[in-house]
Amino acid sequence: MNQQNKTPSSQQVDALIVGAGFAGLYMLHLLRDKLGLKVATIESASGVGGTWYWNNYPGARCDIASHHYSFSFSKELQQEWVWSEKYAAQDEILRYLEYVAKRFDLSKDIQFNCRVKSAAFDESSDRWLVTTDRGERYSAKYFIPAVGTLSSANIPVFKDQESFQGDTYFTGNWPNEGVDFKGKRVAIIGTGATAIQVIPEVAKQAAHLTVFQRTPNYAAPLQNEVLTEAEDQQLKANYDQLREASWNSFAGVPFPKLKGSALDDTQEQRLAHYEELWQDGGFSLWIGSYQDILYDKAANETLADFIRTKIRQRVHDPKIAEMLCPPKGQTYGTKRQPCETGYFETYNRDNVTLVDIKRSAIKEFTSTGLRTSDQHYEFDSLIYATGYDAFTGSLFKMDITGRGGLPLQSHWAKGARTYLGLSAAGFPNMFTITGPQSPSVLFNMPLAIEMHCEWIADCIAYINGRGLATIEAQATSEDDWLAETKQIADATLLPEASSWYMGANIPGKPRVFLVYLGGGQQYKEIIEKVAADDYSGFRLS
Ligand code: N01
Repeated sequence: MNQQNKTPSSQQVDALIVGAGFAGLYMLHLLRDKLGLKVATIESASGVGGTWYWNNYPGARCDIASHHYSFSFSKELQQEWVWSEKYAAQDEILRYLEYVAKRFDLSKDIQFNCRVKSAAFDESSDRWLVTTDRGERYSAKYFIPAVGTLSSANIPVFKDQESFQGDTYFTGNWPNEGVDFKGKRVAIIGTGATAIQVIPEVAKQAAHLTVFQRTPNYAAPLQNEVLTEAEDQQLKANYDQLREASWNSFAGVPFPKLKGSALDDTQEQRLAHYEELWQDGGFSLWIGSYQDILYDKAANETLADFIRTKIRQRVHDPKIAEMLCPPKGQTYGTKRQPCETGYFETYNRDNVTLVDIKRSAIKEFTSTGLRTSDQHYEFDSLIYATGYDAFTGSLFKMDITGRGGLPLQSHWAKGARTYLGLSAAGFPNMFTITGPQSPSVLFNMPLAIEMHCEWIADCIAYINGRGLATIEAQATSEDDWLAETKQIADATLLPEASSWYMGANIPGKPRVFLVYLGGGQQYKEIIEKVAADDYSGFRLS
């Protein structure tokens, strides 16, 4: 290994990982314990958990079933951990990750309460020079951001926002000690997947809750349930089959098998099929209904209409029900389908007001609330559930520069571009775990992370084993992968939606489809073939 370094005070490590969520923890385990490398991990929080550390807002819960949303790499770990609910709440997942960190003795190599300030590739030494907000410097051969796809807050800007004198919260950075809303007038901006979890819980506590909705959502019930120990044991008895089915699936969870075209069934058959999936809960309706739901507008509308009917049945006031129904033309499932528990019934409560800010926009904030074009709303506390600058936000915050001092922001000025979601041209030895243009968020995240971490560890073993200095995506490979990702996405209805998959939720962010939609199974075959072909599409030196 090249130990040259222009900054003698730097700590020399083989790899520097940023983040200690699912991705950072497993990457650290593989590189340190399987490859025997010297690894430093930097984490801004005071503990492990990543997204499950920060998102401890009321109602936070995973919408992938617990036995799937967990690591598969250790059979012992799989058997030891007991899940208490079909869909685990945030605190249980956080406890699980703390247990993982303890079991594999990971925390001793994680520096908590510390942020990466900059990461620059030094061409003279072929090493990454990384600085932190604590003034430390690292020199690392490999730089591995494991910063999550949804970790950089999107807080919209409003006129006189700072004049509001009450308490302000962002769901993705919730106070560790929790918040007591008892007796408070609370407002929330946003009605995405997060807000749909928060709203029913806050409504139960607050004196009054005002929901500012810009776009209604097609949410479907989660159908969570408590798991008995016997049920947990039964699932674990079949873990091998369960995992194999997941790896061989489109989304990393074996959802119900899709039927053919929605338009080939009669209305009666369709409704029966939708009802069954609705009762099944979670993403069954989204991922498991008909093959053309996300491809054909007429097929899509049949399911959109099914959900509108459900909303109208559940919301007593017809006017409020209509406000909550996404209008015709707003396609179903092209934004991620939120999963809900009692969300629509929340609007039957006397202490909840729904405000349509598409019709009457937010004009300005005041010291006691905010004013829309219609009226002034007063509240004591405000919750932003306004989403994230997905994929790129957290990477850009680290001031990453590649060959020739090129900032990652400049390389991605027209939108994020990678080869396989793992590597960007001009940024040698940098690997993005679940990066842009990988299946990431449309595959069961812990398995998507395992897939990437194992590929990266194998790649590093290959490079080190051959005494090579660098591996780097070729610019043409990046072009081709971007084109392939786009082509697959363009065949679907997804790019038309103003979703964070497209970067469309952030004003000014270039619109590029950020997820590989060919399915995790197909993607895995592609990256494995690239590795088997001596890392075809990469330049090795
Ligand atoms: O964020 P979002 P999220 N003025 O971007 C509104 C994951 N997740 O945090 O739709 C007014 O989806 C915005 O309105 P509009 C999951 O992958 C997982 O809810 O842009 N409103 C929308 O209503 C999910 O997809 C779990 O018109 C503004 C909301 O804010 C992802 O996180 C649970 C606004 C943002 O919705 C993000 O979900 C929860 C403005 N200027 C979330 N700007 C699990 O269970 C934005 N909004 C694992």
